[in-house]
Amino acid sequence: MQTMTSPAVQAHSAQDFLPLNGTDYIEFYVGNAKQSAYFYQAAFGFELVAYAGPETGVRDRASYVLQQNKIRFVLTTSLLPDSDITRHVAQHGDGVKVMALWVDDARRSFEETTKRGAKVAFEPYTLEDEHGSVTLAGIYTYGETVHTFVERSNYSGPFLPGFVARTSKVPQGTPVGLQFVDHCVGNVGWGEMNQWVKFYEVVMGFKLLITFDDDDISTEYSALMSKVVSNGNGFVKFPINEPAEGKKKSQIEEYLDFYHSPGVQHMALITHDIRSTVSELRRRGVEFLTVPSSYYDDLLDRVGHIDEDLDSVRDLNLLVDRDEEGYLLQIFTKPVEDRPTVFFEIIQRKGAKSFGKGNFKALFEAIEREQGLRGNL
Ligand code: TYF
Ligand code: FE
Repeated sequence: MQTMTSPAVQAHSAQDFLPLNGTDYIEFYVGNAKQSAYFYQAAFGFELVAYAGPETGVRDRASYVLQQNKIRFVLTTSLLPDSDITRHVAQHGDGVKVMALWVDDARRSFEETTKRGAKVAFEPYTLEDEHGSVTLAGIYTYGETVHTFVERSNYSGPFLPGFVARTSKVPQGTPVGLQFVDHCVGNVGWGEMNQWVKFYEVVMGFKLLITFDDDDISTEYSALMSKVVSNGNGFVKFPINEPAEGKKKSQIEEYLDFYHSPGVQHMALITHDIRSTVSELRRRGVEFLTVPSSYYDDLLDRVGHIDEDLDSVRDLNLLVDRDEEGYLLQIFTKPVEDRPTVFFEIIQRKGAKSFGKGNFKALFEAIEREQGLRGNL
């Protein structure tokens, strides 16, 4: 669904065995989907567009589909004392179960990836209703996380067959301007990063984009290593983190201690106007990590000219970084769960294709301050 990369890489190349159109949806398994849906509407400016549950003939779960521009979140809860969803929530807390990928041919995506070694989550099947048909298939990635392939070229309904269109009266105010998913980051276990990079290369045909070793990103305490993989057209990017040895507990280890397995750590959401988006998110009570004001003392020396005035960037506590192609502005929420697991990044790219390496030290020190407050350092 992303439309930002240059024309040179937009066409599906002939040898790409897994052409992806972008992120179709992200599904969270949660303890109370009705209340989570309220949070993402009221705080993050999403709109309720579809629903499935007892009222629509689904007996075991309830799912709320929220949308903001090209970002689609599905919040699913179990109605049963014991089910895959119930067990997922008990184990991990609220978390990301599915990163769904929009494809033109779900059966072929399934065949091409499973023949290269993907572990089957579910076999391809087709759903139909009065709006047309959708074909779905699923493979596992790290932990219990699934990539669902979604083929929806013959479908005009609000989400998937089985879902009904639904709106709500949750006050949304002005939209906050979140546009599309830039990247989704996974945390994996000690020494497991390279095998998951291999998985994306071999099984899904992704390419290694960037490597950050522990020298790049170790602070006084925690440390991590990270590699970013991208699909052929650059619409889908997955950084993979693993903990590294530091003076104290790595932030990645803290995540693993509370998620109890590898899983999705953060999703980066694009805005075209980060100052208005973050002002509005702050007004609605979304909590962000903060860096000390000294971060701004030498910011312009480090990144050069930026279009935004420094005072507004400082007031909103935005982070800025530059690469060869331009600059980016980014900010990170605190975890959106009681467990220190999943959080969001809000990012505006002004040419830069990178991930904010120049901010890692300040960012990770901010994370460590929170880790310390939680007693997990
Ligand atoms: O996605 C990235 O690479 C950046 C930086 O635990 C980052 O957002 C990397 C690791 C991490 C938090 C942020
Ligand atoms: Fe990120």
